[in-house]
Amino acid sequence: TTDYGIPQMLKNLGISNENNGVSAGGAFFATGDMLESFSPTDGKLISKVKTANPEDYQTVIEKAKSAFKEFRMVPAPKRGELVRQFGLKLREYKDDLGKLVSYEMGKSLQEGLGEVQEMIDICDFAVGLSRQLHGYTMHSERPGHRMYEQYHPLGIVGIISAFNFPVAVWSWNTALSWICGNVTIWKPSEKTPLCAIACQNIINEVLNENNMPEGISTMIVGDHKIGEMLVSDKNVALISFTGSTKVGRTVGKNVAERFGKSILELGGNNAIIITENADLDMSIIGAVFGAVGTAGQRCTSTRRLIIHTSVYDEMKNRLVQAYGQLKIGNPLDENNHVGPLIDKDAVKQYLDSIEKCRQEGGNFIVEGGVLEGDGYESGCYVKPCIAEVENSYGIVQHETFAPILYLIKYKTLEEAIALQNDVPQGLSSAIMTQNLREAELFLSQAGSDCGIANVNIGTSGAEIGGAFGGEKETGGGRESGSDVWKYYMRRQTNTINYTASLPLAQGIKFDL
Ligand code: UN1
Repeated sequence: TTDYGIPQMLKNLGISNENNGVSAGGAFFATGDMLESFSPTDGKLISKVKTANPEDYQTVIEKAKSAFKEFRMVPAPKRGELVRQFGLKLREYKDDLGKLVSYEMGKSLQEGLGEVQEMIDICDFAVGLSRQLHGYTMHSERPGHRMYEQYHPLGIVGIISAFNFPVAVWSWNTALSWICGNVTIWKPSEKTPLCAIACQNIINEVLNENNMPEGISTMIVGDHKIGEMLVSDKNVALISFTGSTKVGRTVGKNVAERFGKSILELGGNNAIIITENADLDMSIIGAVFGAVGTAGQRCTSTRRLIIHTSVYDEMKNRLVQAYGQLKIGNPLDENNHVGPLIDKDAVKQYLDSIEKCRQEGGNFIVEGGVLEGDGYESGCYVKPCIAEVENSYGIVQHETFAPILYLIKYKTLEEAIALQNDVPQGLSSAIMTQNLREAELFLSQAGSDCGIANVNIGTSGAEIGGAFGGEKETGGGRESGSDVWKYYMRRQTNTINYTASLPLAQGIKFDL
């Protein structure tokens, strides 16, 4: 047996046996309860983290408020320079951080490294953007007047992230927030606090080396009470929340109640339509990676395959064959395709969903189940499974964060698109076809209703350059690329009169 270099990795990332889970610049502190982080890969305790008390939250918010006053006056390209240095550090720490993501969260090492690569990529993207935070100029209807618009920093951005992308989602929000002149408070998932501490250590190095104020990038490990404080605090201009639709509904309401801004990244129920004109070799790779990658715990994971009747049996047989070859085991071992679920609660939900599916009439062509024995001591390893279903089943309408794949048959593309759209969620979608008419119909306004619609690619693994997010119960938020930075700034329209008279707009006469 090997320790996969875990002790050295933890040391390199500054993780000790007992850590404080709050950081506002320099030293870490915390006065709340102790949290233990267990690895789903081997069930072992990795280390302990002291969590935040409400008083710790007050310390953090005060630091953030004062840091913002200073940081908003730093020119945007100089803020970009900080992000550039952060990206360089991430390159140095990539191997260690990727390994920690894999060990604490359970995704394969390749995917852990891929997640850190997303962090590096968003940094590069944000550095360029730091010189392009532009608005329009407009022609005024009045003589001697000029109109333009500009974007100003918002203030404090609260980032509430999920266990499944324990580092990348934070970095998308942080990199954009920084170039926009905002300061951030990060409440990571309680299931992956060590990933957060490691990131905070890296960012603290950047802040210290540049003599930047404490409080530009803060982190607070705590339970839902800390999350609720952040959500209801009018000092926090924007809440970027990634998590379940159930929690997101409350977050959205509570932020709206105080007229704050929110970005919501909630559940997905992503489908690939496999048409009679699909390249089936590609379809198999896209579908299998989409369904079993990250053990089905991405919001973009493929949950449904909507398959044309003419290729249904062939796809089904090839899927069964492909699933037979999957290696399930320690994600740090590069021979394995599928790692564990995050914890035993997730295993229970997986089993409950299988049971519900069976009760509703689902026909399992690849059986699920929990793995036991050598290497599976954590109790979190499950078998990826496949069921033939109807799209209307309650369980199929629901997002289960596990490797359960549903197969649905269709006859016409219109029918397939209707099935694809007939779920409450609207994150990611894809079509496999070599036929232009089919692809374009799928992408048209009569096509997919999702925030992401792909052709000849699976549903997961979006690049950071595009806007990431979805419609309906997915929450409507967008993160990372394109012009998403605008969500992180407040917009101001300016009209300037450089004449010696004051004509009113709309031709209104008002003589004194
Ligand atoms: C998520 O699952 O929360 O598109 C984010 C993807 C990744 C991001 C997923 N780039 O699969």
